[in-house]
Amino acid sequence: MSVNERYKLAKAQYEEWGIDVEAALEKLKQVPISIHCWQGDDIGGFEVDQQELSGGIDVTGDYPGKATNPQELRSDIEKALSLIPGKHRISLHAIYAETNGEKVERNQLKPEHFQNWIDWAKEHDLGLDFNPTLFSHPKAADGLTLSHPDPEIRQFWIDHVKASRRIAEHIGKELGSPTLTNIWIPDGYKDIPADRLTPRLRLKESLDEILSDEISKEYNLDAVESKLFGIGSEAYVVGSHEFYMGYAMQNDILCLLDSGHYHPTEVVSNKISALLCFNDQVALHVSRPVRWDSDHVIIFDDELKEIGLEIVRNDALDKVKIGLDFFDASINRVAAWAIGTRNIIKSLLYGLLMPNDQLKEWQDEGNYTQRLATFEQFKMMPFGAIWDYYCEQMDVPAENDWMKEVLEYEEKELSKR
Ligand code: RNT
Ligand code: ZN
Repeated sequence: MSVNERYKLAKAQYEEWGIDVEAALEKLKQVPISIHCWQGDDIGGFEVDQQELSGGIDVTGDYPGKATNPQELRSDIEKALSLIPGKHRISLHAIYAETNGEKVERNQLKPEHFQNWIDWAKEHDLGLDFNPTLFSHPKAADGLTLSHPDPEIRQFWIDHVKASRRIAEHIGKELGSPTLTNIWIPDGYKDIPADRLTPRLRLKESLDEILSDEISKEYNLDAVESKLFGIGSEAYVVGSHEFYMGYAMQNDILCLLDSGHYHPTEVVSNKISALLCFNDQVALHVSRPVRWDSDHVIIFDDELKEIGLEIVRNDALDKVKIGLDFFDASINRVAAWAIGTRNIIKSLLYGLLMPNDQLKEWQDEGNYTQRLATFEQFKMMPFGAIWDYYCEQMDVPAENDWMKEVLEYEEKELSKR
């Protein structure tokens, strides 16, 4: 049976529930996902004196074909994008600057160092997002940056984030869509601290100084990303969830929730609505923690479906800035992007193809039996037929077809590196 025939049958089944499938697909087309560039080169970046990855995060595996320069990385992203339906954004880190072989300190970075990315984004009709890089650097070697007790080191990192926001502003102007600048720092302690408050006050002061540079929200939006622990910061992280949630609310910036940054039984899907009561925008790093913050490629699992559902049923498709953050070097990196990004889009489609109003009504009526039964019933609906049709409509391969393109690319390009 053709994709079209399967689609027609499936559509009729959803229509029995009053679900407008065409309208759902139209909505889905409008949602950009911010795809992280760093899956392609294991968060290496292009600094002249490239440092080993630090900051308590780790990429494991040595699958051949990692991108070793900007051209390779961009062409790998292009390949991945050809397998992902919709128009999206690429999230950069400051270490992806291109400085023509010249050493430029991070506090000296300028928009011109990202001109190639901007030109490329224009050419491919992509938005860009930005992340200052406060790790993999000698001045972050002891695991402290914006909360460092040494004012000079702190100032260096403040200046780096300030430089990053100016770059983001420039990108936002050039591309006509605001750049999301996400601040994540590794700061914390391996063992029980003697003082938890002072480092947090220092971080607060650093952030205040950073944000004192006024930048229009038309060009740049700021986000802060919290964390529970990292490798080497098991006992204490300065930028904890409560810290940043308070900071974001007080300063009207975005709180970024990374789905790998909470206790293992805590879920980000349950936090989105809580934040939306206080701030009209929330940002996400969708990742998959396996026993710890391991940053596995996201799969179409229950939590991912729940995230998609929450965004859709709270009418928050334009309020939640969906970004990805996983890095697996043990599999083909282009496939990693394709699998993960296709999956987050599937989760939104899954949410759009639910009888959400009916379910809410049952909830208010106290009809929890019908609510539970319907959730279960929808797991058996012909979702895959709608997804395949959507992919073909968007000129990308259906579920059965995308992997062979990756294999071809691997043979032609990746295996030659
Ligand atoms: C680390 C944070 C952070 C990084 C990226 C590379 O735990 O999740 O977002 O993964 O900035
Ligand atoms: Zn993250």
